[in-house]
Amino acid sequence: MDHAAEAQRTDLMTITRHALNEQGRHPESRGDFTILLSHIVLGCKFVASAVNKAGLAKLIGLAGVTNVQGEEQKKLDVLSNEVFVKALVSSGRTCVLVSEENEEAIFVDAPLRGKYCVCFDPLDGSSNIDCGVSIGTIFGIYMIKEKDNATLEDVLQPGTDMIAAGYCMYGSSCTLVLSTGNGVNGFTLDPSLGEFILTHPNIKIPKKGKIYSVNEGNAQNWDAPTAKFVEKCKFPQDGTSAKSLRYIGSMVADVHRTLLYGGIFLYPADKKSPNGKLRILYEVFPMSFLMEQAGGQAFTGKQRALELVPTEIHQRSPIFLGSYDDVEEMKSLYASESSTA
Ligand code: AFP
Repeated sequence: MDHAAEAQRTDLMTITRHALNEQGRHPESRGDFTILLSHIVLGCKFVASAVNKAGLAKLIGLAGVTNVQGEEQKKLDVLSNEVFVKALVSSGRTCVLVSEENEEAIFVDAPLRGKYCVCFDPLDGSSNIDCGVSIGTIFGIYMIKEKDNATLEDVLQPGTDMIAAGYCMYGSSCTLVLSTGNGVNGFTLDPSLGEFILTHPNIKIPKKGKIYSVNEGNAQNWDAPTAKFVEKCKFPQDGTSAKSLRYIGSMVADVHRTLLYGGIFLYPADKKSPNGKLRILYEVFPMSFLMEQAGGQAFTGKQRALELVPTEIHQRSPIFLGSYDDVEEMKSLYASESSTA
């Protein structure tokens, strides 16, 4: 018997244990982040369970149809949002919340106020639910400046001020990927234990990838650098092989694959959407933070994505993120365009 392997297999690193270990690196910490994280994890477990049942929706009456009691059931994205907002508020550790589902930011009442601001998309890619494609929750966490005087400015900070970010992917398995600014770790939900277990320690994105990921249906409206980059992916002139195209249309799933296999994910600006589609606070920033922490890059077409300073909570930005060398190539195409303009 291989005792070392056996010991490792039975020594389960849960996400809470991992957060407590990380906490040990900050002697001043009082465990607030670990408590906040456990409430986010609770939200993710709820959504994972609801998404698993979504295929039964027509049978048992979930998502927008009337159930046996004659009550109108809530859509999964609305339900997920309610669960996350309630979990975050009741943690007693949050102050300002920004959700994709709420037009306005939520300011937590004084008695329950804590020092963190959380920007999140409770169920990103929700148009994919009905066909069983992977979807996810995305979150980015900031520290409040003055707890007694919370303002929108507390969430309109550059991404470089984020203290943690992550996503949970509801797919063939449920995986939570997290960074607290000290690398990236992936945890997989063991349904029999109801616990997220560390399965992907210290994720590093390959320096260069063989995959590009973009909605090519928008190609007629792209700018020249994006069009040129994709052309080079398909018809490389330097003797390398053409890249493969993979596009799910669900950011969490596309970014998760990019993180693990390498390559580049693009949601560029185009003539119809000059700011792209994806939202800065709860799509662009958290994913850019994770990419950088894993050794990759994230670029908007003009600057390092994390250095953007948003002025509105639901603001959008173009984004190119992934393997270091692939994003570097994209950056040089934009640089040569602006030098010839
Ligand atoms: P939905 O939540 O409407 O499905 O949008 C998903 C998303 O915000 C993001 O997860 C995808 O990367 C992106 O939109 C896909 O957009 P396109 O359908 O325009 O390619």
